[in-house]
Amino acid sequence: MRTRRRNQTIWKRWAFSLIVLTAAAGAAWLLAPAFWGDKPLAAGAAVVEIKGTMGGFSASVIRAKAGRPLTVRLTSVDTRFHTDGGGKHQFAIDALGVNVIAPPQSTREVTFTPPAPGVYEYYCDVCCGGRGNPTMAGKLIVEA
Ligand SMILES: [Cu+2]
Repeated sequence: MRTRRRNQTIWKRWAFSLIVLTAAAGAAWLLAPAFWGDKPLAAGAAVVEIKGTMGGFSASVIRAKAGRPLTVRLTSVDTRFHTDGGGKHQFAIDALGVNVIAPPQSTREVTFTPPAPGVYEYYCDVCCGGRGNPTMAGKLIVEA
């Protein structure tokens, strides 16, 4: 009888440890990207997803608020076998010093804060005719 009770106690401790460990692992899994993601999101940043393909950007207009951080997540859908640009795409805004290049079939992000209302041109210059290609360009419209 005594042994059985002792076994039950050990089993309960074991189950409790397992639950605690599972909870800790779950919390770590949820929090990890904030600590060692390539770039944690700026607090309150608006996020825009944009895809680059040989057909152009998935969005030709992006809207943002002046003074509010904006994260642009650029995904290149193309493979590295593209002879023109090697499957990379770029998102650049000269006036704001923004420049990010997504490798083939990958996503890269950049966070910046548009300082003032206005219309800023973004473009990709690593593929498909470069800046001369009207489909690899768009407008960032920044509102007050
Ligand atoms: Cu491109």
